Amino acid sequence: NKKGFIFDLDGVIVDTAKYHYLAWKELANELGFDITLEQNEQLKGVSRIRSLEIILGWGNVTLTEEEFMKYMAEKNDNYLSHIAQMDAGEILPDVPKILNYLQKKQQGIALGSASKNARKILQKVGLFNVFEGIVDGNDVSKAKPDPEVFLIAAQKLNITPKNCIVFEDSVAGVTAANTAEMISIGIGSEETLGHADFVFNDFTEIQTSFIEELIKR
Ligand code: B16
Ligand code: MG
Repeated sequence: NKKGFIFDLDGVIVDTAKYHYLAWKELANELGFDITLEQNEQLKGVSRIRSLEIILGWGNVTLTEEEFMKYMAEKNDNYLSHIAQMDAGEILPDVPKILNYLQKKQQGIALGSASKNARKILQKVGLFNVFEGIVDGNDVSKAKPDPEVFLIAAQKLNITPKNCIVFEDSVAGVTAANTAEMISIGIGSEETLGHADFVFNDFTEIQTSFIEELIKR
């Protein structure tokens, strides 16, 4: 009985969401306004281009195309400086417990991330080889909430979408998983991710018996 377990990266496997926030906040400050943590929720899982468009809308700022590209590159450089020092210590609690269990049970394990930096981050934290399939921001043409990223991940695992389970921390990502007709597991608050099939605050709340149930389903 092989199911496909698809993991988002930022905010699920590692807490890079905080580095994205810091980098965007700095950019907004440079443009003369600020971003709240609540606003940041709306940026989770959202592509780099779309994130900047949304942020500029909040600040009521219009940029030329050239400036837009410049700020996007600047944000990424800033973000890369934050992730430069990442190592296995940044893997979120009990994520290895679940990954090990899935490997032991010979389940399909894939990554479905919007980030163009995903492969680099997996290398840095030493998880690159755990994933049978990796789909990231370089592989998709339509961003979450479009289900494309997860559908390609299912294809890479050679498992039908209905037999896939997605772990996501973003509103857009849970919607994408639901649209793909996969089981969605929200990692975060019930308040933000109430549209997921299941919600846990983090992986410490997920028992291997729950994973076992998903495999048998
Ligand atoms: P990058 P995920 C997403 O990753 C982040 O949640 C989102 O905040 C970020 O803007 C997006 O990746 C693009 O990232 O600038 O590195 O290409 O949560 O889908 O793993
Ligand atoms: Mg995420």
